[in-house]
Amino acid sequence: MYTHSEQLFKRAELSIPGGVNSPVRAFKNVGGTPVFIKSAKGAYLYDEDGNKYIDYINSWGPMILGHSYEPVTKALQQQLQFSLSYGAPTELELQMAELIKEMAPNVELIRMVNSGTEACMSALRLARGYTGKNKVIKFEGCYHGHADSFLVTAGSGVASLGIHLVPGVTNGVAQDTLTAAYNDIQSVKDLIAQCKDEVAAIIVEPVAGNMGCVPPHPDFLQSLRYICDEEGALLIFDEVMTGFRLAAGGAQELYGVDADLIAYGKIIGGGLPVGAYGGRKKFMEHVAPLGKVYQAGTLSGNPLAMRAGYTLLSELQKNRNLYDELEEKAALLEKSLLETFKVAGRPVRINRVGSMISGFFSENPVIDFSTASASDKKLFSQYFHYCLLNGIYLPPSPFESWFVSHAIGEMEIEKTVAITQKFLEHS
Ligand code: KE4
Repeated sequence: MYTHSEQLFKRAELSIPGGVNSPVRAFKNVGGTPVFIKSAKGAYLYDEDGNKYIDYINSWGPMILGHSYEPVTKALQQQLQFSLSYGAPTELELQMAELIKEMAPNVELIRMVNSGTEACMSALRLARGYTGKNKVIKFEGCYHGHADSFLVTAGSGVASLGIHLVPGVTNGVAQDTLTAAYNDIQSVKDLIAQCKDEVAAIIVEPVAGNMGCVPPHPDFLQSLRYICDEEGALLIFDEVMTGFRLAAGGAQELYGVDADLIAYGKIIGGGLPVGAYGGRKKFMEHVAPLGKVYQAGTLSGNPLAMRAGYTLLSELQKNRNLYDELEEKAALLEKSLLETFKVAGRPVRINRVGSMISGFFSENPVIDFSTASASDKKLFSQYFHYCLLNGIYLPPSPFESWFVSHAIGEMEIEKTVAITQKFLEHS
């Protein structure tokens, strides 16, 4: 069943830390051996042993229209004839920046980087440079990439590995990162009171995806807006996951809340390494070479990555019905799963915003990291492996959102539900 993957993993562990290039891929939270993927098409992944899987990870978000999406692959083939990278300005970067400005609210200037980590790290540096203040407030269970400032009570792979204080993050850095509870405005107000006039920014996943999917309470984001305005802090929306997924204008559009700086990633690369951060000119004009907040990158705005990202974003911009169809698909999955658990008489909490969805084995609402952590992780691990054995590829941790791609249809949803029903009968 997994012979070749097991052989490859044993080899990989000899040359790569933990055998993977990103910890969450190692299945540490669910146990077992990661499957090595050979190819992907539409809604499906194919591993090195010839097994086929319905994919609910979709490269952790980028593949919103499915794998090997033809407009993107054809555009890349075209772009290859012009070589790969020049380290000089190109019209492509300009087209990408102008398209993002068309789609995303409150973006007057945008800078390309190479990952979501770089985008969030740079946005925080800019907020500190602009305000002259040092502290940042983040939320327990939220993940903003692996820059030192964010590896304090972080979600995603950090939470999955149960790491609370990451060795190598100095006390000097950690002391400037304050942690509040997601959806708990009072916990933010308490931190602000303790550090009056010291807070440069509040950074938030407007829909949390790194403790599993956890939606914001109705007034949570707007309350953060008010607090930042009162405190003279910048509100940073980490839209690396939500950007261009929840709506063309991301969470800002969906919730009608204006951020000061927005970090992007994943979808804007179309599957290639791209991040970006942007916002109003009054903030972004402090970024070098216009201002003194320095940030740079050899491959930032790389032509191939721009071509892939621009093509995917253009498809979303031109066909806004795709968002309605994504909503229908994910809503059907949610409804069907809820019915299945109900018929089985088993507790579950399903959180969903658009095509971001998570199922928690919990009788109680999951509204923050604490309640997410209280869900039955052992049962999730059993569910994960039962699905994997039956051709369904879920994120290998309860602290990750699933991503429904547009390539997933009724057939895939019916199979997912049927396998879930069988799992519940046997567990
Ligand atoms: P990257 O540096 O991995 O491109 O982006 C970091 C990041 C920032 N902000 C949010 C909201 C994110 O979800 C991420 C990265 N997401 C994880 C999955 N939860 C990437 C998967 C991984 O770490 O391998």
